Amino acid sequence: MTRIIDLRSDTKTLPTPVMRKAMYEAEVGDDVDGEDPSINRLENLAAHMLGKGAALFTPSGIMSNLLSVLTHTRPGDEIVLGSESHIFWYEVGGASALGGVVMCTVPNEADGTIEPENLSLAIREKDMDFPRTALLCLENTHNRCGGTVLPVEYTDSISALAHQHGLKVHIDGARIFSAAVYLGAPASRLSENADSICFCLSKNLSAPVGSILCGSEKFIATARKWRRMLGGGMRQAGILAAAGIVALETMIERLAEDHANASRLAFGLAQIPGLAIQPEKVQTNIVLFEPPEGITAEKFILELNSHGIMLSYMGGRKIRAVTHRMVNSEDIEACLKHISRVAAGMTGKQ
Ligand code: TLP
Repeated sequence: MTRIIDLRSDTKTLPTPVMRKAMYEAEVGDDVDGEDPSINRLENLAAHMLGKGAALFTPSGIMSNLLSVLTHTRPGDEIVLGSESHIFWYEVGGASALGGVVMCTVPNEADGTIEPENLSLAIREKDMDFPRTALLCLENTHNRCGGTVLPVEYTDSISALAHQHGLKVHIDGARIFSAAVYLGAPASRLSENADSICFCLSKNLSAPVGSILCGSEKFIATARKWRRMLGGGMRQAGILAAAGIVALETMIERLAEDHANASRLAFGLAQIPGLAIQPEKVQTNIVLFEPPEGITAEKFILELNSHGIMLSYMGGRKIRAVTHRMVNSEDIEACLKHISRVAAGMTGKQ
């Protein structure tokens, strides 16, 4: 039987045996009343690791981002975010639909940053007719820009600019520990000058469910109320938090392996005639590339599916491969062989 190599997303990772054991043995209580010891432990650990006063366990990255928007803004406010950001592309417009905010997108540069001049231009002056610009959202690592890492100095300076104009700063750090491993810096340093940050347990850290939103105690107390309103109070969810604790304690250092596999994949793809890729741009576990000319990304992905290679379509000609714990270096070699054969076969048939 063909082995399936699933590079669609690191969300496909399954919980480890150690996580399952921790889940089985987890001490639980009613978290809506703050009585779940496992959730309390996870939230304290996360707040400490991200250098914030408090943290909140949520069902998903999307809910964490939404809670942050709801907490930092009022309906009618404007938020500034990158044109390629996850909040803008993939969160069902929740910030506008449920938070009532206008989303003002500014171009994301290829490295996932936003030019300070573009931020300055987007911030509204005080005027009777204008909405209030209330929040800047950054993304680190940047998904649609190919897993790029925001340099610490950049995050510091763009946050300072936002703060000078009275904006709050939120980081969608779904994969913040990949950024930390890449930079060799503690995650807390990457969020030091932001008002809030969220990260996912269920992606490259391999836990089954959950995300954490971190910020000041006051911010988290309000976000906790919003989570309740959205129906995100999860009662005995310590069963899930237990896996999250294992994720934070044991799954971060190994992310370097995923980054090495992504780089191996990218440099291998660069050897395949016709594929468009800049392998030196790959920093973490996301690889973006384009199929040979004359072949659509959708068709190329479909053909690879029949060889057991699963990739995701990112629009236009962009194809995404994400490395993770369940894909090893042999899988990467196998994957390169299949892609090479399929590319040759499909271009030969043109
Ligand atoms: N991203 C998923 C898909 O939604 C595209 C993926 O496969 O990469 N922020 C960022 C930067 C993300 O990449 C994601 C998930 C989220 C937030 C949302 O997390 P979930 O799906 O757990 O709510």
